[in-house]
Amino acid sequence: MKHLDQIFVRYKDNPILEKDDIPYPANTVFNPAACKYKDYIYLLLRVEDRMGISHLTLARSKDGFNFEVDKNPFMYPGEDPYFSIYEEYGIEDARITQFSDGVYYIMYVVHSAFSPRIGIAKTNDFKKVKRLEIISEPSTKDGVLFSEKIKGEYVRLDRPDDENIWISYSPDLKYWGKSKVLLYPREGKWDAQKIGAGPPPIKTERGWLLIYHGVRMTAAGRLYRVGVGLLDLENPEKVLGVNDGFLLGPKENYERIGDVGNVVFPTGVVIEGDELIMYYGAADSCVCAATAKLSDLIDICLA
Ligand code: BMA
Repeated sequence: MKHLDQIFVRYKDNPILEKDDIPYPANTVFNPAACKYKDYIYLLLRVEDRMGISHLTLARSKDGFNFEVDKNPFMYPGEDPYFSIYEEYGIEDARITQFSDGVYYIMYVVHSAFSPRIGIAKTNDFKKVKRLEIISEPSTKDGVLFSEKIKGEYVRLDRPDDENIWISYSPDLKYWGKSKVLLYPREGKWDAQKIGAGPPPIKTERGWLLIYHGVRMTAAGRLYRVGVGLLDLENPEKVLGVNDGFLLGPKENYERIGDVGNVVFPTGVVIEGDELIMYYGAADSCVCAATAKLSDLIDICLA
């Protein structure tokens, strides 16, 4: 079996996007959602302006590494008062989930004086986007939607207590319940302080593969790293395995130095056969990519 340090391979020309790649003034770009649409790989970037407010902008690529960023944002904080009160401080850290009927759901963090919450929107064509609802109470982040209903219900993960990953269910994407705590930080280890879902869980024959971020508090501040776990296909409340060690942590300068140093924060993934490209924000200042084999990630969850 490969050493934990060899499973993810950083793209040689990281970072793949920096603030100067945004065709309008921006402070930073990071934490992108990812998906395939037609012949392209799309990223939905978190772009922060110089007021400190984030919005979401699309970028497209044929090869998954060279991206062209749209001239205009895809989603700004909402104007409709139903949403704007909760999006006033920005919309952040989107995750995209593609359903088999061709609908793409976007879960994103909304920020306001009322703490972070999770918003959900949908698009069929990446031209028009429709906000559906703000689906959580405060204070939660890292909302990710599973790519199909399980036993007739939509399923999501999020982090409502600033510490643990929870699972919840919905008949209609609007009303959510049956919430249960699913995964915990592990005392004394690399993910001891808090954990949150990364990209939406990946459906594989052997289970739902969850890439997550774990945080450890150190004398120099918080360290954000990447780990993996596997959930049962039919009952994702059953955890089949979580790897003990982290797979990717801040090492390169672009991960160590930035607006918030020592952060690798995975939010997007695309799959081609057994190959996976993971997209992550580094140091809250740029967008990076790393590749891995799906089978290696599953194997180490079960090792
Ligand atoms: C988390 C989120 C992310 C951010 C990370 C590191 O709580 O807010 O958007 O990348 O902290 O600052």
